[in-house]
Amino acid sequence: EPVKMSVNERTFIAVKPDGVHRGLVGKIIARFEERGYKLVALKQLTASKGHLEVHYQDLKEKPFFPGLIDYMASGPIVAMVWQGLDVVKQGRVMLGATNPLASAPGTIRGDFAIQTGRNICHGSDSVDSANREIAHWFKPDEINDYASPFINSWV
Ligand code: 3AN
Repeated sequence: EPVKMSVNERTFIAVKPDGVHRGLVGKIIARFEERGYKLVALKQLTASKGHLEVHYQDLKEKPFFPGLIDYMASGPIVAMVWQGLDVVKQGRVMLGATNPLASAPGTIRGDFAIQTGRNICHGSDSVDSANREIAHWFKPDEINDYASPFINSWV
């Protein structure tokens, strides 16, 4: 079977301030590593409101937008780029539904979150969003692909 084009797809995943505060960074990273994805960028930062307003530009008319920006700016975020087959869609599945009441057990939100406004992680919702978000959060030289003996080389 020919290698699919999406094998080196990339997505932007972030552990939000509540996830960092609760010490869930390692668990979230482990899930992506164990699933078979490659970590190609990682940093912890406290984002400015201006930076977050651009990140969430599609939500600026929502009533929860000001609270969302305050929450996201309230402490450090762990920003990551993960790479691998269908990682955008698969990342969304692994995060679980936005509202934890709808997120299945076994997903990150379904296992660790109970509140929509404190749902501990972010994942790009499309390849176009992923490209925009990755460029917004990372400089090109902060993203480092590398040959992994474990990834894309299964028998
Ligand atoms: P997702 O993060 O699953 O892509 P979006 O893009 O609809 O969901 O919403 C972005 C973020 O906005 C959510 N992760 C959540 O933190 C917040 N949010 C979404 N809907 C609500 C809501 N009804 N009340 C409060 N916060 C919300």
